[in-house]
Amino acid sequence: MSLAFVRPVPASFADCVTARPPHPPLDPQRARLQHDAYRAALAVGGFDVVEVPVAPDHPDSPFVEDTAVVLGERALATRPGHPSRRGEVEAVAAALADHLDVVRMEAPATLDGGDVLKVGDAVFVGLSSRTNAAGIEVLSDLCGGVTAVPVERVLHLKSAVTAVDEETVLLHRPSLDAAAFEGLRVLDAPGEDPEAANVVRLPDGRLLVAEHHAASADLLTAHGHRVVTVDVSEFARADGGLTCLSVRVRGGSGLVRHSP
Ligand code: CIR
Repeated sequence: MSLAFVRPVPASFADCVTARPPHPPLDPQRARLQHDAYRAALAVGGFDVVEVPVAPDHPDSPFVEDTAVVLGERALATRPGHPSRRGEVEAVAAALADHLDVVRMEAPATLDGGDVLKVGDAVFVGLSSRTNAAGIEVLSDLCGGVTAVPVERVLHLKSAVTAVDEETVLLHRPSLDAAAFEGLRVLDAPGEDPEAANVVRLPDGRLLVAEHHAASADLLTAHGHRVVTVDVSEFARADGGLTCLSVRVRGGSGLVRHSP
């Protein structure tokens, strides 16, 4: 069994933290419809979808990935880099605790799950505006070593690189130093938007790709991947991508031993 934890879009979604104010303002209703389609795509792709209760006071709470990192049988409840997001963590940790052992990150460490990329057995972590050196140290201690990657041109590491299989990444080369991924196969995400590199691996073997990144879908298809697309454009306007909208626990590794 593979699980995907998601969190509904609150009415306050228009107040999300964004690098630039979106015009027109973010539309919670449009985001809700897109979120429903995203959840459906996860379910069709083989995830059992678990809903964390809505957080009316946390506009960014649908970007649940930033609040937790799954590491084998454990989950690290993070301390997000943006102070306004720290109140999102506890409810996600509680939901995860039904399935995994949860450990909590303490101050002064900060880390956003969007900065953590697992490829096969390797763990990469972005040193970013949201994730500090102390956060990286906590993660490294938990998983027996990580590769730190400076993130200066995008919000999170996974804003510009994600895994497409156990040995291949889709990387937006202008946004990150490709040297960090030496030894892995690298596919170049096309175009100017770093988020063209943000895809989700589904348990059925397909890749979930944002509808507005058709060139990525074409590239992956040309490399023999099976692709399914979903419209997440309203979340992109809030600086989030596909991975941000779920915390995924892949089956086959005894991860869900607390499940009823
Ligand atoms: C934020 O700035 O925190 C949210 N508006 C977007 C978070 C996106 N999360 C992610 O890339 N993992």
